[in-house]
Amino acid sequence: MVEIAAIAERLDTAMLTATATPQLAEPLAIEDAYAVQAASMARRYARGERRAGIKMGFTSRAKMVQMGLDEMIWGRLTDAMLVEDGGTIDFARFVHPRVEPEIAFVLRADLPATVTPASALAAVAAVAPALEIIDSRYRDFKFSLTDVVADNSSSSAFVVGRGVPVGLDLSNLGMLLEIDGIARQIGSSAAILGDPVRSLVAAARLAAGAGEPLRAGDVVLAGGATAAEHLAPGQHVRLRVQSIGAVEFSVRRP
Ligand code: OOG
Ligand code: MG
Repeated sequence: MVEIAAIAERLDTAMLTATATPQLAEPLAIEDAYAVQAASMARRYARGERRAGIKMGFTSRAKMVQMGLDEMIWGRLTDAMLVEDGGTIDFARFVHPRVEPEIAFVLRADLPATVTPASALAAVAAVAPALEIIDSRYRDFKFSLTDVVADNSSSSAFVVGRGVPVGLDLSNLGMLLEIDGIARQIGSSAAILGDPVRSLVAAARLAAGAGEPLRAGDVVLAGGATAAEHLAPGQHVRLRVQSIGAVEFSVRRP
């Protein structure tokens, strides 16, 4: 018997107290890992958080190489994780946060499980530059694939820029991540499955498969285009994405 509820509680407590927890002692089956994720999210919804969309993970080679894992994963986003563009995060709320450059889709219509890239894009209100703050609840930011899935795929906070309506080719947009004005990661949206719209198509399938299909108003984070960067108090982080704009936030000093 896998202790789904007990593991969910442990990971939820690690998140709430910003304290690292050891990697899971017994390897979980992938279904059980997603069951733990759902159970830990149920605790957050019970505290009043609301669903805001989903994040895709390991959709780029750069991310797979950095973390040593090679299968696409996903996690849930809530309103409590959303940081306004230009806003500030509190370093003390996190265990060991990192930031990565992403593309976000904001939906204006529901999406069924099976969509073509064109029909998925027809449901998009805006495509926007986004910054994901990931924060593994595991010690040393180390985990197996099922460990990280149980930990809501390291979802922690996210910032979405204003963005633009769809209509442009998203398959090769330059992406520049700056910390305190210094270029730290330079990449392309091509790194995300060859075109971030493929990540949106996969998100529709995975969310519907979990019984929580994508809905109008949801945000979908397509996945980091480059490796993630460590965050430190006092930093200012900015992402510019060719043709679609910029997004930024700061890390408050304690
Ligand atoms: C897991 C989450 C991966 C992405 O964009 O690939 C992810 C992690 O790296 O901690 O968010
Ligand atoms: Mg990410």
